[in-house]
Amino acid sequence: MRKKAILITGASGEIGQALISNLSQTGSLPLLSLDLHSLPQELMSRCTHIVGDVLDHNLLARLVTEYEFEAIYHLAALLSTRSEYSPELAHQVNVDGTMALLQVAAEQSQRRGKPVTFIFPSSIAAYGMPNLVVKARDARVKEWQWNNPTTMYGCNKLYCEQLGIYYSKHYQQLSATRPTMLDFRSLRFPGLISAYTTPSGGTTDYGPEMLHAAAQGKPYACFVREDTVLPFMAMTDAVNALLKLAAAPAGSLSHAIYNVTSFSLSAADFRDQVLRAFPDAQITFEPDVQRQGIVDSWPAELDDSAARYDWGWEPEYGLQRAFDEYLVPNIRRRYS
Ligand code: AKB
Repeated sequence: MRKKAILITGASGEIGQALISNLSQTGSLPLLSLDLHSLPQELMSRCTHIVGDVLDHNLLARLVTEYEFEAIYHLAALLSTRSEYSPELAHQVNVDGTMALLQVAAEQSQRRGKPVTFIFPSSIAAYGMPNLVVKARDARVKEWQWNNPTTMYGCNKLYCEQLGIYYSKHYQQLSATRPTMLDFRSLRFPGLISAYTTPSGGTTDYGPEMLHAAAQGKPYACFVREDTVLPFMAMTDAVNALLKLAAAPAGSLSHAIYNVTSFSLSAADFRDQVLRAFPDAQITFEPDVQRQGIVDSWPAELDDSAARYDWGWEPEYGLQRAFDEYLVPNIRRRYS
């Protein structure tokens, strides 16, 4: 008899760790986590962790015979900056890895005659604004606008969203009997800021890096211009959004892909927030032309009205609450 579980790939990453913390307390099914890296000690008792590769087909085949997945949170990915340095590897992990997990979910949905819920975090990187004039003019983008990514990561995310829709609506469309399809749901996240972990390999990383550096008394040179505006969200809201989307009744969803956001601010505003909490912080701006080009192509704001309307999305932490009640106190505690 196969064991029921929830599978989390990319479990050692920032979202993965926050999701395990939450789901291990609130969820009713055992968690199976998969990552190339081990988990921090404090999370090890909360799930069964497997150190392995989403590209290892033998490993996935073994998991399919041992487990029945009610839901798959497929978080494993190389982020945007890292993907520009290794585009072929990014394509393998981000696209081939997603394809392999979609295949697992498709097979399991068919075998148990009930859809596996497949939750896929996408990103503002799926957008590509052609220039700063358009970015300022069309500040608040809807899901279907400006789907012209300029990064390998953004292309991977946009394509995998479409693959997910294909697997959930059209897979094996020519076979005589229609299989039970998986249930694909995806969120386009803004930059995420965690109080407990630091990002690596992303291009929104300047926000969290600035804050964590200040809390440790380290100087920080921000790699984008002061006037760079991006949307952000506290990690705790990101995890709540994933769980809320996963729990939404299928009939309430008019899309497979939803924007979610909390607040937008410039890099200078970000610095000012950090200085309010850490007045001695040494923050300078030394823009990196290439990384600047990437963030300039991302929208200043996301229109998340569809998520709000369909499944009641609402962030708990707006700008001031995120800094004053979630980020600053927990980061202070972390480094004290
Ligand atoms: C990155 O910077 O690559 C990520 C993202 C925008 O998805 N934080």
